[in-house]
Amino acid sequence: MGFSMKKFTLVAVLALGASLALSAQAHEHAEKNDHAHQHMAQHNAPDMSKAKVSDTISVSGCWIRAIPAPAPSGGYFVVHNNGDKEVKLQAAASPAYKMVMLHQTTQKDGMSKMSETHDIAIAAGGELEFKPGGYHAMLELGEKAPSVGDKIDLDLLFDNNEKVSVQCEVKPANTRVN
Ligand SMILES: [Cu+2]
Repeated sequence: MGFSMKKFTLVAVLALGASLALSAQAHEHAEKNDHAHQHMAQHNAPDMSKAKVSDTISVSGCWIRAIPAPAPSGGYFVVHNNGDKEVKLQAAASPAYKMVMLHQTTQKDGMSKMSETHDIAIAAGGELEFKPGGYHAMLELGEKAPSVGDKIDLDLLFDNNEKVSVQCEVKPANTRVN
């Protein structure tokens, strides 16, 4: 094997390593993708047109992980309930994605698994963080692959028929949180 061939092989191995690392991150959600497609017919986007914009619930720090399409991306944020009653997050929607689901990642026997969830309670006067490894919005069937720095609108619907709209910043796939 000549020098240039060795060099080529090394580059190929490095490139493979990098793509494996990326697909390992995407894996958790990619696996869910087929499942999501099968369920699409039953998963109609929530009708938020009659919901009123909340003045007691706010959402901060929203970001979306830039996973290459067509793999779904995770959306993360903190919900603050400044009202005097518990509220439950029921649904989410975004004009940039055909389907948005609420998911919870749980650990069992060292395995990470995601399941769809509804009615996520936020106590009166409390807050709840949606973060990698926990609750998140699963953004699926994007109109286009998100680019780092893009701002994406996300609407959240609560059980008191109030809604909150936020803008989420697209961050690199390798973004870590503390
Ligand atoms: Cu998910």
